[in-house]
Amino acid sequence: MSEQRLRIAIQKSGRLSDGSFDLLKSCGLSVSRGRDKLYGRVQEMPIDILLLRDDDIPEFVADDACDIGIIGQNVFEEEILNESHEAPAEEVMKLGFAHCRLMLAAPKEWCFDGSLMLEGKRIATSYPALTRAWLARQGVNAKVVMMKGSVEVAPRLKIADAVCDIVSTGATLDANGLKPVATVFESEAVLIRNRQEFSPEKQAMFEALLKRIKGVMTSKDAKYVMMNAPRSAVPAITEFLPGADSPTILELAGNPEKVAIHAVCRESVFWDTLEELKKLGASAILVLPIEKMMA
Ligand code: PRT
Ligand code: ZN
Repeated sequence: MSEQRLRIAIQKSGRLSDGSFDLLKSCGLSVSRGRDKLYGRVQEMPIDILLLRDDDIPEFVADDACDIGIIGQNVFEEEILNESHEAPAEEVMKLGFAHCRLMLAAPKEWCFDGSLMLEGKRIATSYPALTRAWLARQGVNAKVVMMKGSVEVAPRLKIADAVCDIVSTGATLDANGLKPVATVFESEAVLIRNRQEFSPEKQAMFEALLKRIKGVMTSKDAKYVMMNAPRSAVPAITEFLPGADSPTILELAGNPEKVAIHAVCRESVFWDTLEELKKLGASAILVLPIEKMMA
């Protein structure tokens, strides 16, 4: 691999990999995977992709084997609390996918009335550092039992009294007779980078990529909204449009009292939004998706 190529670590397969590949694709980058499938090349920019187990990504980035990486915040924070790298990686930005929560969960029959109920109990988890930090903040003394996987079966096997595990829909907890009782950490995928200074070429590439990622993130929920309205309704409509900058107002041919309003709405536009716009006097409302956006 050339020194000047930007090296990105992403999860080989798992809950982060589709989102990571989709993000690169939305940035206009197509990855051709090597035959061993551990290494891929981006065709459009001098970028190399390393495909790893998610747990290895923070260390690869911190140790300069990769320049940047995409990882669950839960894994990254656990690594930060656990390890003392000389130059640990740093979080650059949240990426808006792989949302989940690290949650304390207890058997359904418990009448949970606060964290003090955990005093002296055994809690099974794959995230001992995050769990201990939360217990310390709560002022609770509990024993943390480290488990690499299948944490949710620990209470049934009498290995622990409660668990602290990643929850998305809650179905896994439910199927194992457990209920979530407290949120320990809210997580989503994040972009991390090595703390060392990049070469000017690499820095330029990193900044170009960041710009594209930010463009993808802002255009995700953004819509281009067009409508006609009486000129007198413009102030009320402008104020109402969700997350819009100043809209473009165009006079309609042959009708000086009516205008066309065009705006980029950065927040979600729902059916309720359209109904409200109609009440304010808008007609012929069109909502269009935005494919790309750059500030
Ligand atoms: O093989 P590799 O080591 O790379 O992957 P992995 O198996 O360690 O991780 P993976 O792919 O399962 O998860 C990667 C990351 O996705 C996690 O670190 C989280 O940041 C994020 N994520 C999002 C999740 C979930 N949602 C999730 N639901 N990680 C795990 N789960 C598991 C959870 O552990 C539990 O077993 O799903 C189950 C709960 O799901 P629900 O929907 O039943 O609540
Ligand atoms: Zn893993």
